[in-house]
Amino acid sequence: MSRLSEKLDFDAIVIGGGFSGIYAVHRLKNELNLDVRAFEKGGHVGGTWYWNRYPGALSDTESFAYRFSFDKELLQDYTWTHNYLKQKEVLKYLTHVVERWDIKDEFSLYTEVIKVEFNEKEAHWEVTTNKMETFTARFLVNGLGLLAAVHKPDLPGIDNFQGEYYHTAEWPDDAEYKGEKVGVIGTGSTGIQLITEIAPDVEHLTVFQRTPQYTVPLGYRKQTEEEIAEIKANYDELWDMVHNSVTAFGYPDAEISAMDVSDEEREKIFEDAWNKGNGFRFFSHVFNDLSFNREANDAAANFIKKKISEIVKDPETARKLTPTEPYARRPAADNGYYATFNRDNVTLADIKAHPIVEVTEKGIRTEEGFHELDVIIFATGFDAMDGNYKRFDIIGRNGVNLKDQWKDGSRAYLGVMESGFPNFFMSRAPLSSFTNNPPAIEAELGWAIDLIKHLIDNDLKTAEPSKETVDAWYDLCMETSKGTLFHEAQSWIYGVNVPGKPFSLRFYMGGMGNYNKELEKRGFTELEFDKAPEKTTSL
Ligand code: FAD
Ligand code: NA7
Repeated sequence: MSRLSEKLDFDAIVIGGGFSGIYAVHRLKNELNLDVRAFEKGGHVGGTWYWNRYPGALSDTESFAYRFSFDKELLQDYTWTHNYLKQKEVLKYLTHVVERWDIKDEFSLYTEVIKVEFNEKEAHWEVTTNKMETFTARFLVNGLGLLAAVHKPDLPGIDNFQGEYYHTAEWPDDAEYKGEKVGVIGTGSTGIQLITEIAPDVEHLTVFQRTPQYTVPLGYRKQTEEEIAEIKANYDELWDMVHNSVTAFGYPDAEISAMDVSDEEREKIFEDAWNKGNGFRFFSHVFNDLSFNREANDAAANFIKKKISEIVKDPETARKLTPTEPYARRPAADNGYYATFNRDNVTLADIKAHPIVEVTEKGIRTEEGFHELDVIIFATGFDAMDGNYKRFDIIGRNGVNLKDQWKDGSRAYLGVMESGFPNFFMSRAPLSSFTNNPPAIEAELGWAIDLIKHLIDNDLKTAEPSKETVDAWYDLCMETSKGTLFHEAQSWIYGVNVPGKPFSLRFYMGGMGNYNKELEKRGFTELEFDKAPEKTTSL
């Protein structure tokens, strides 16, 4: 690893060491031959898979589709054992690719970027780190993570708690929860994984649930060598299907509405999908209209509600676990979540009906009563999509701070660029596609890196979209979300999980295939190149 102070000027700087940062560094260094430096505040590359080390953490994208698709040799060389990857396995994969592509030395770990500013005169970015060094680069690529800015609510009295407390995305390696009285706050995808995994190992588990969740079995299982060999033999066709599908989760698109079949047939299809497993498959790939057809959505919701009443033995617990919202959050999947509430050592506290009053030295008091605890785990999610873009100053042209520009809702052209921020590229940012992430990262950053090449090849200094271009993309995203039910669920998809955050559309909802077509159709034709800086007194 090179010492930072030896060199301060680079062609490109990348922030983040997850899938996005790794992809960007590889292509910028190994394909464009640029001089690149990458900063990662964590102690290892991996991003999500470095931070989220909680028990039960796993990717619910099928193993074959939760990886980079462009390196065909890597696809053949690297393998897996089960249909889904656990946290450690994704981390191992990402560590492997960093070594394979020889980009380890480009990453400065434990290095947090605390300010970036565009210098109009030099047409470059100045990037300051927590080590108080300032670097410069013509191109700035941000892979800050869509689900990475931790959301940990400030519970009254938490500082008085005498036990340990931590967030799932800041999981300490020495966490001692086994044999203890544990409280988990939050029942999103993360809470569901964690609760199911730790329940057998703790003395008592109290689940503090604000909103009940729809979840279907994941169907985690070993894959045979023959199955994996067949996937590898057909990878080209499989990726073609992934890149052209709605969710890019590795399933062919559904062709029929849930209302096109008889009630009996529909139940049979849902039952089959329940048995096969996976929330995204259940939600998007058996029928094509659960996300926007209320009748179809109700049918799926009712199917899951019936399952809850069958699985959960205590009727009152089943009632509390039964959602009342439409089925319109990020679809969750589990390894026995609802059945976990049949265990004698698990209690469900409904904190919507009886909110948390305070944390005391010994536990949590709700309006209903007191829960004695040794450990409190926050599975309370993230300030998603734009959270990390607002946690430090990003100053574009004319001294404009991105967080001010985004105060009423964040938007980015193609989910990648914002007006007034030249040569500034984002991955998985607001208004990017609502899909499996690795294919989306390759699409977005693939476009951005091709643009960087275009600038270099054509002797152009800068590229950026105009405000009108960004707004037109936002309008298209609104079109794609018209009629969907996602805004009716109070989730991070619209930013409503974080108090004070404006309710605003965060995604292009047209699917991966259409997103890729948009990129192809537009190319770089809508961008402004070498925009003259506005006159300021300093010039
Ligand atoms: P991240 O992996 O989040 O990496 C961002 C990195 O940027 C972080 O390491 C962070 O430390 C760093 N960073 C941020 N700000 C700064 C700064 N100022 N200075 C320096 N470094 C900074 N997606 C799926 O498609 N399928 C799944 O099954 C799936 N499962 C998930 C399960 C969990 C528990 C979570 C939390 C997310 C899951 N996701 C899943 C989403 C997942 O985040 C993406 O798939 C993918 O890992 C994102 O990669 P990334 O590189 O864009 O961001
Ligand atoms: P989510 O899906 O945002 O879930 C967070 C959970 O925490 C959810 O149940 C919230 O309840 C709950 N929460 C949040 N704030 C509070 C407060 N103040 N009090 C009580 N409960 C609270 O985050 P996840 O980490 O589970 O999943 C995020 C994504 O990461 C997921 O889609 C995967 O892709 C991985 P609420 O529903 O808001 O009432």
